[in-house]
Amino acid sequence: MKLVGTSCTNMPWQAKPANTFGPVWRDVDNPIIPRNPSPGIKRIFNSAVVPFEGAFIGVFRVEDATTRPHLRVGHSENGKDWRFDDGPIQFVDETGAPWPPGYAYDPRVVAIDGVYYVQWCTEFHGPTIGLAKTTDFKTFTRLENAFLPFNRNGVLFPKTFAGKYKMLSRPSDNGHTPFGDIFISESPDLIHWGKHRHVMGRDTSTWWQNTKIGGGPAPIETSEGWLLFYHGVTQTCNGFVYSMGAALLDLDEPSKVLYRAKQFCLTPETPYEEVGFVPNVIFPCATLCDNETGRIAIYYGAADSTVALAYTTLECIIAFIKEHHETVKEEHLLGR
Ligand code: BMA
Repeated sequence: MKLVGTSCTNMPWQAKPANTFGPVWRDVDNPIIPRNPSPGIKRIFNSAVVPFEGAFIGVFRVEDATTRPHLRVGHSENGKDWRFDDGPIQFVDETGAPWPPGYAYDPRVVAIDGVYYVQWCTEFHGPTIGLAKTTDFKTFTRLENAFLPFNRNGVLFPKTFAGKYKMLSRPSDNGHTPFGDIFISESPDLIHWGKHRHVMGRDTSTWWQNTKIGGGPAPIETSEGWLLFYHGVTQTCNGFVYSMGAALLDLDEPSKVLYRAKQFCLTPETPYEEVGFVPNVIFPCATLCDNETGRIAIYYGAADSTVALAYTTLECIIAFIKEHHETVKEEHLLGR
């Protein structure tokens, strides 16, 4: 069993505590980024981290006192202690002219052939998937928005398939979306998207993911398939509850689900996950992986207020997914 990526020996890591059950365990210093980490930042959560030049860099979802979300670059030597740029990313178009998103949230960052692509939920007559590329995390050049409104949770795969890019997304509505499945689309140029396929839907035989699901961090290439962490949502009399699930997608045709665990692998249980601007939210957006040790660190937003870290290993999460795999009962099985 192998992680296909590169080594990342300096990534954050904590061994599984003896008294912990389940396939994923939390960092004891959580939340690693508090609610007000620097002046002007009122909330910071649902953010993306990648290794960069021997250290770590991230694109963070930040809300200032206007509460309109924007994206901001953060820097860290160890992946846990972060300092943030003073203001939002100043996106430009391909001519270099400013192209500010009306709002921007829930970023993912993926490196493909040395270029870092940012996917986020952008304003385009309602939410849809914005795309930008950078090589230095200083100049961010926007590409065409990938999809029509309304769409969220755009997640690119970290490699091309016979020259085609592939991206997961979750068609939605303009509000808090009480439905939603994960779809996949492909593109030869990151501009024209098509060949849309259904990947997986909410699962009505379980309750934690019976309302909607959405892709999380960029899928991780492993010898067992693409490892996908995602969020699964249920409704309670006090609102939505966001947990984290895990699945394995086919390496060559990732619209095919090989295994999907019926149990959540992390659900809101700690004070920083259960209490915050939006209670009961675990929203994973990024991972760091070390192919030598099989270690995986998962960055997630906690209660729409802070950034937290959790850990697993390749062996541990694959065993969990396979052990708890059963055919799920999806509501929408029409079409492909
Ligand atoms: C979703 C997004 C996320 C957020 C979640 C829970 O619709 O807005 O940014 O974490 O709701 O509030």
